[in-house]
Amino acid sequence: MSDNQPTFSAESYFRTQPSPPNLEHDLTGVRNFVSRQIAENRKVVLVTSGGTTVPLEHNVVRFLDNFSAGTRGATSAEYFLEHGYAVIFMHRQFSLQPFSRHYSHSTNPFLDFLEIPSDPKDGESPSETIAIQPATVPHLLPILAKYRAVQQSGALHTLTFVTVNDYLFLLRGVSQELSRLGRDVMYYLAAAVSDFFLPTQRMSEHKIQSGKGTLNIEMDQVPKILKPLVDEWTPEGFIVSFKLETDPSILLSKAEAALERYGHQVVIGNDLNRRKFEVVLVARESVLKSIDSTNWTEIEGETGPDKFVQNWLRLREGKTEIEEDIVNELIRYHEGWGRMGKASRN
Ligand code: PAZ
Repeated sequence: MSDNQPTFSAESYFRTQPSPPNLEHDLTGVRNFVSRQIAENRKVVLVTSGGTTVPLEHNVVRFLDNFSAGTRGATSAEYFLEHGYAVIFMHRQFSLQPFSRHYSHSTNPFLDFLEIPSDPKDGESPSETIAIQPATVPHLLPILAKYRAVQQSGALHTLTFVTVNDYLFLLRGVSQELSRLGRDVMYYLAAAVSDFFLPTQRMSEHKIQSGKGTLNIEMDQVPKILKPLVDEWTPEGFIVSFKLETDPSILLSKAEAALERYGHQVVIGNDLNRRKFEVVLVARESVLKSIDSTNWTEIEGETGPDKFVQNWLRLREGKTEIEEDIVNELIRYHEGWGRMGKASRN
């Protein structure tokens, strides 16, 4: 995300831009889900995943998109579920989802693993069953078992967004619902959210015509939504944001700047080309007070009473998903966050 001052504040954004038509329905679903999780005594994590679009027309033909397949979010959601968290998975429509991600149409098309048991002979009716290739079973069975268990437990709730506007309204509404959980909620904001948008008042009604030569569109900056999230909507939540950069030399300074500006708990920095096997967690030293933080080191040049510290995670030998370690680490910090809350109340 860029760091200049936005022209829209969060308040003026929500006052002037239209709320998505399904918002109330979606928030009712979240409210009910949260009530069930409170009754079941589960912690909840909101995982955001996938990229947002910025439509250029009301009758949208063209739009600006953000890079993200949804791998980080979908993979992490599975690990949170494994640790007993309830997950609200708020993702870009058609991006990867927990469990089904293992059979994505582009990398592992599901139809390729199916078999028609025997070809019907002339005059016979076609087979009424479908078989799965035996070699696929050892891979699919544990995924299917986990998927079924999660469905039965009611621990996963899915929401979709497409545009950056959908995303912003949903994040505000969902976080206000989740604030009921106090410190028992974590935000894992892995979605790739546009920094720019075209206000609805300046959007062309119909498809932009090409007859006029070059196309100049001036976009406004998306308001810095983390600020009201931290200060107003969910003040006790444990908030983890992601920072994607393509220049590794600015990753740490951008992560620190985000923590400084918004005052949340952890920023996870990742470089575009190394994100699948290396990330850096950046936090204030005080957030780690009640956990074992031996993996954390000071960031060079840091002074002052509440220093920023870093923890580099690298994919371990024999492992395939760095999200396993990211989620393990965050759950420890979230537990510490809960203990700190209790200590401050006593
Ligand atoms: O979805 P994906 O696995 O392809 O990519 C994940 C990611 C790089 C979008 C995510 O880790 C991230 O950094 N999200 C925040 C992006 C940003 O700086 O806005």
